Amino acid sequence: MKLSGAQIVWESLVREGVEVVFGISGGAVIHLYHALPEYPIHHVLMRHEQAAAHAADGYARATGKVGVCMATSGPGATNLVTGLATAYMDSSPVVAITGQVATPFIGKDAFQEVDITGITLPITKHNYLVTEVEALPMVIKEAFHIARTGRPGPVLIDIAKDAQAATLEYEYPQEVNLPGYRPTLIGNPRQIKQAAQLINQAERPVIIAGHGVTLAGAEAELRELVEKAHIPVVNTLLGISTIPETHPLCLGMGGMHGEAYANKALQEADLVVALGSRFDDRLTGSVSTFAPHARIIHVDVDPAEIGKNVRADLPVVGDLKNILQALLPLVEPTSHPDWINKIDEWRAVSAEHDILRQETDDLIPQYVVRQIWHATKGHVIVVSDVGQNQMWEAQYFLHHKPRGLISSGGLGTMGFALPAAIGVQMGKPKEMVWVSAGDGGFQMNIQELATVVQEKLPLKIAILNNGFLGMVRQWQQLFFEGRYSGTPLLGPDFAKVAEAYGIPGFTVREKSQVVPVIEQVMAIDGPALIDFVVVQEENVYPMVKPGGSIGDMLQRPNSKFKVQSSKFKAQKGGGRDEAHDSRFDGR
Ligand SMILES: Cc1ncc(C[n+]2csc(CCOP(=O)(O)OP(=O)(O)O)c2C)c(N)n1
Repeated sequence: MKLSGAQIVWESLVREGVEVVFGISGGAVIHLYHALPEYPIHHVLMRHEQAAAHAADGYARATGKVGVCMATSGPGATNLVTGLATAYMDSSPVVAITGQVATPFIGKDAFQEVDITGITLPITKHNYLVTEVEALPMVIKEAFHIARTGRPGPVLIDIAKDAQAATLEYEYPQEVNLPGYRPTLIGNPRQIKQAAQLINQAERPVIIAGHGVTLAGAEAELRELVEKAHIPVVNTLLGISTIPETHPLCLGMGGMHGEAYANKALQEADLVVALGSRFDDRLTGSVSTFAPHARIIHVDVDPAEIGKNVRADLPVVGDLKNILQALLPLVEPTSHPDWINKIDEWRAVSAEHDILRQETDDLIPQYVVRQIWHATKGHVIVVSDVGQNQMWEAQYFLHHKPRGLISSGGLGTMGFALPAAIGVQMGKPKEMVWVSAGDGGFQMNIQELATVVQEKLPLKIAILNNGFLGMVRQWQQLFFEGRYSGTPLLGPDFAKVAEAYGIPGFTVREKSQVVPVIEQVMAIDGPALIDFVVVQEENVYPMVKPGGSIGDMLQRPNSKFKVQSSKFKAQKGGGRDEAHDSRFDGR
């Protein structure tokens, strides 16, 4: 059949199984939008292209399928950049399609011309500029293949306007032939055997379970290994939810704001088995002091990760699910009672959750997160933003189902949560999806409330509103002489903003209101937003000092709980709106 380039794009997307695309139109994609109604693909009109990329990313993380976003040339394409970098850092399979000015205008500084393949070269797994319609079918086939195989990642296809308009006798290729791209999927049997030997000999083993476990769909194999060889698990931020956090052998998150006992376990271990983790500096702290007594097995699909940050005594490259399936029969059933008892002792004296046991009437953010967990019984997907709110969510919400926490880990992109949650809800329409964000990050993509309404998405939104760019303020308090430069934050009345978009909005200032309002919001058949006006200068503890060892964590200063009262005096135009926060009294 003879199709235009624009039709070829949609027809090929349908054949790749795409059901939803997140985007914004414009002159250079007008042919594509013109052809769209002929195809069974739902287009979600976002309010910003950055949000379109995050939505495609969120869709991909929640479903495991490729997420697709679309933007016009020039500013449309450059607006995708943050979203693509976010997806790249977290290995999320996204295909971004952009329009480019017509071929004769390329290189002429034409209206809305930008070299988006040049710009996105370092933040995409691969990218293409298509100037001839003949290339389109194979490029699309390859793009999806590259995005979803091996270590997943974003791929960008930039299509010149004339290639969209030209026609071609269409045939979709059955397979790709990329000699330079053949990811290793099967692990080396000799290394797998050695890994089993090390595991069988270990006395104090610890597994680090990272995002790669989710990407490989290896949650069941992970759990089998953990239980068969009786190995405690430390999660990376994106590894959270690969094993239920209520599992007795799950130690929760490690690293900068991880549990002190999880970090101590890593520091005392004689064997660390890293599964699909890239040893990010937020996990390892100072590399020279990381896991000093341990031999390290590093399993990853990407050979470039081996030895990048941390030495690997035994690398195994390949698909994690395959490797664990090959490894499991070689692992002897065993237990490590002394080791586990020791960790449990550390766990018992750990102060990390003491804050919830303390009597206080103050509205503290940790309490809010824990109450959302209680109310939802954890049966929800949480999409968290970046900053203190992200760490509290990781610490106080106990995830127990795979893909239950979606967050920007590698890039740490403020403004991620709301648009990503739109993608998550589109991909998982039957699940309850909660957004958890700070007042700073939420304002970075607040316009997407309109998309929520237009798409009738029943998102539940919790803002932990502390009137600061809280995580930066915490660093200023602890390491920069308490000088709050550029961090006091004036926000709008978020409940009123929600109402303006047609979303029920609630403001919670008292601890006693937290549970009733969460329950009220869960009963609403549609979206709702809660602005939790929490104490302003609460800190995330424990904390590894930047550049320090993970064995040496800052604890909450007084073992007796004390809310950090605000010494901050409102500057004109700074801090929370005094009119809407009667407790902002400059204490
Ligand atoms: C797009 C972007 N800009 C800046 C930063 C740096 N940064 C990290 S955390 C943070 C503060 C976040 O404040 P808020 O969203 O209110 O959350 P809180 O830390 O108070 O929970 C900032 C500015 C970032 N991560 N992302």
